[in-house]
Amino acid sequence: LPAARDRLRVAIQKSGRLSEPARALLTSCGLSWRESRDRLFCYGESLPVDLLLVRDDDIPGLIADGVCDLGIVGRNVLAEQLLQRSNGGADKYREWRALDFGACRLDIAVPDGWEWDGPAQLRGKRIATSYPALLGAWLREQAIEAEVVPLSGSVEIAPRLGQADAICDLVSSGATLAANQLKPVLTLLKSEAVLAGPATPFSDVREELAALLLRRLDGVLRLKD
Ligand code: PRT
Ligand code: ZN
Repeated sequence: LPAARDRLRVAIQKSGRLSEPARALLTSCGLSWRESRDRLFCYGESLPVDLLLVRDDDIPGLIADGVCDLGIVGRNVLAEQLLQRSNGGADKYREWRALDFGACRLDIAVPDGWEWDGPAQLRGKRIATSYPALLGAWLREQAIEAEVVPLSGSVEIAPRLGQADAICDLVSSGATLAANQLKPVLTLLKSEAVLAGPATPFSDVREELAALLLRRLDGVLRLKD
């Protein structure tokens, strides 16, 4: 069992698309911090809620391991790692709230020249992605046998490099796909930033702190609508 703590630790992205909006949202919940010199850890001043600034990909693992209590991360990252971690046992964390920023889609995209006539067209093809678990699960669900080519970055150029026939990647405006002569044909997941937290309640004062944070968050999110 993770050690009892009397402060809540929230992981957010250190630098990237979600860092500024995540911090702004927590600030509008009345949180403030005293920054440490290395800026990796921010000590909560107005409430005992500290921040840990990390790579977004590390956030689900930090919550699973009990190093952090909550995290703000894209649903795409959370869902991919939930699938990778689920080996029959109960999930350690889940989505607590959708946060209404960082919207994007996990799409299948194919070369502009393809005349798309449905998922069956992917049979026997190579699909490059940074989301192999989500893509693999979707292919199984559709009963399509295709080769998943896992890439950690530069997925959009894989077809031009001859590494893959199609891709499965995040899309927001679609400009990157267009610049690489690709077109989106299917959406696997609609994503946005989410608050992730443990699947079971805390057994110490963190439970009340989390409830307080959620009440404030819900107030802020309602005001935004
Ligand atoms: O360093 P670290 O690992 O923390 O950051 P990162 O580079 O992995 O993540 P980052 O900051 O790029 O994205 C963080 C999260 O933002 C993602 O996990 C998504 O939940 C969300 N998000 C929202 C996006 C986009 N929109 C998006 N457009 N993440 C990536 N993109 C990519 C897209 O794949 C394309 O390559 O941005 C490019 C531009 O998109 P278009 O469609 O507007 O051209
Ligand atoms: Zn990342």
